[in-house]
Amino acid sequence: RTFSTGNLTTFDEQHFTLMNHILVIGACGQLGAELTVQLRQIYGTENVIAADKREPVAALQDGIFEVLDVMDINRVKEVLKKYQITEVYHLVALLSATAEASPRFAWELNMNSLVNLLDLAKEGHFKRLYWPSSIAVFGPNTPKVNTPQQTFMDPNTIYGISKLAGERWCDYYFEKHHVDVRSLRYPGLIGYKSLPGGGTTDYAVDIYHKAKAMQDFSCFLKENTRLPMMYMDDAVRATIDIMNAPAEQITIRSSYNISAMSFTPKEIYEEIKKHYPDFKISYAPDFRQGIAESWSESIDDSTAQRDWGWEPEFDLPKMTEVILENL
Ligand code: AKB
Repeated sequence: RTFSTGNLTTFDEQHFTLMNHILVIGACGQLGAELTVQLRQIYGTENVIAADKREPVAALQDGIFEVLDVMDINRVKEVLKKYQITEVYHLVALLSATAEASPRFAWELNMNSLVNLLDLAKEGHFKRLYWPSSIAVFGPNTPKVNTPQQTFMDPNTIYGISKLAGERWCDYYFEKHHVDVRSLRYPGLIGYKSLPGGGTTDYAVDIYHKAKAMQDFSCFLKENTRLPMMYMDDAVRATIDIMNAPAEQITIRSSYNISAMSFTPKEIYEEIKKHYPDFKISYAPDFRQGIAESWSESIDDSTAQRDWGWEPEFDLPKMTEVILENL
């Protein structure tokens, strides 16, 4: 599908100039695909441009799509200009498990892409930036239960180190250059419409696919490893809500803790078993066990609740019911 402001009527041109024009970079990813679909529903398909290095996934084929490598800053500039972009959601990153296999590449991708976009926002190429952080910013010496917003952080994965450094860059660009950047520390995100790749929390997505396919599930984490998790609909809503919150309500410019539920592999398995009594699980922990053990078990998100009214809608039973019904 092509797009050109030149074809619009005078009224539409005026409308076009007033509207938010959104660019989602990393739109084919687990969060990107669902976020883009939701943004298109809210702002109109023509106002939300999806971009990714790969060809569009099925859910994105209805709207404008640009093949874009976020590391190619000139091409990013070109796309920002072409569509008069006002808001960017920058979702590209190598996740925790994959990043451990290529630390240098992960660092370069995760950091340089963010700093480039912060610079472009500073130079006025667009007005507001969303960038995701993660519970991976926490480390072995961070308080594990109800981890506070402000706390000791000593991440020991490359992904976590890049997210913590990214948070500091965001805060710095807000303080020094008034860049309107907003961010959330996502827990593990679980959905059924799109597939994750390379994360430590991804077992909680795979397990539903196996249950639905009537196959046994081998879990790469131990049965009692508790991690914070969130259903994708809640994550998408939180993301759009923080981007729409009045600037004066955003008191955290590094990244907000947000929380919905926490569970272990055994607990999600027991929940699925209520629907599929014959479902079987076994445990074969690998290097991801160490990553999971370095993270928090549960998160205190009272600052997000206070500042912009964050509240989750899905707990483990409700999420399980919806996923198993729709998968
Ligand atoms: C991962 O497991 O790497 C991600 C995350 C928690 O950021 N899902």
